[in-house]
Amino acid sequence: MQEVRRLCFSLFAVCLFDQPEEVKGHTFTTVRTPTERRRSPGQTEDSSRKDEASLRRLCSVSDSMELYLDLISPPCRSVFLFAKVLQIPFDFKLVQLMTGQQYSEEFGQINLIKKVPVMKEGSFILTESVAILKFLAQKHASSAADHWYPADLRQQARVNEYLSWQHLNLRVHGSRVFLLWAFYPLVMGSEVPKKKTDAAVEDLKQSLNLLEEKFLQDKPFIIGDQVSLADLVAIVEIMQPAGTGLDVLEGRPRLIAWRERVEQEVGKQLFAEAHASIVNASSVLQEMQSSSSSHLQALVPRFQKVLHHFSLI
Ligand SMILES: N[C@@H](CCC(=O)N[C@@H](CS)C(=O)NCC(=O)O)C(=O)O
Repeated sequence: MQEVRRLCFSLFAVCLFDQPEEVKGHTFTTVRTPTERRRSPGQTEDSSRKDEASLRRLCSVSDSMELYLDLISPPCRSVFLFAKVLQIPFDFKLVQLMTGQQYSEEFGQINLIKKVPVMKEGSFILTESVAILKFLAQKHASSAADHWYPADLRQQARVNEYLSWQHLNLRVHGSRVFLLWAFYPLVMGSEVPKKKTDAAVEDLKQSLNLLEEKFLQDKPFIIGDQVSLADLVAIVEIMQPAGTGLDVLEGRPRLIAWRERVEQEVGKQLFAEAHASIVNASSVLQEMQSSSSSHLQALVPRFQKVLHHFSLI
């Protein structure tokens, strides 16, 4: 019994580990209405609702935004970071991937694809991180710095070029390395075959070579002198294998300097906040691996699905 409790704790810990303060204790099932959120002490629900209604009429306040996220996921981190950088208020709805909340009926009604991130504004639901990032950039174009998603057609096309490329390259290759190191021994009950790790590391190396030689070159950022969504989407993927204690940028001074610049642009504290759960994932996963295997068996089908999705088994 104690073992089960320890395992459950570990699973939750992977997701809750150092999540931002506002995230702790929230699940996507926790619903607080905008009225409740904005009601000041002493204000009645009725007067608060009236205030809100008139505010909406006067200022055309749009529906408040909900983001369904788990910061263990790179696409979720890019959306989280961008919303924070632009200072867009949102409700963080935690969908704990490691406990399978994405497969719940309730989340299925929000996203039939059963994946995070998801953005919800009233009845408008948007999936796919890249679509969400562009939507936020365009919606907040008047207040957001232009460089994140430039209005200039050619500059914007450069951002889109990277965003289109990364899906089947850095995204897949970074995740494969993370999943092999983190999940494979857990799911298969054996060490990862050397052939698999060699192939995964080689693919990731190729992706990093292309990031460096084709996209970054000698520029400070992917599209030139200023940071953009392309850098943001790249950096969160590069941080994923770091969750297994692997520094994939070792021996790549140009990319190390670029990572430093992107962190600086995002803000060191915010960057660390977004990556805390993934950076600590390796120790939590090691603890899981050393715990009783009989309880882990229950989780195996779920992990198998993920490994299969990434063509790892
Ligand atoms: N193309 C999607 C990918 C989203 C995605 O793969 N999300 C993963 C986490 S990184 C997920 O929710 N996985 C849950 C599952 O497959 O069970 C995007 O960019 O938003």
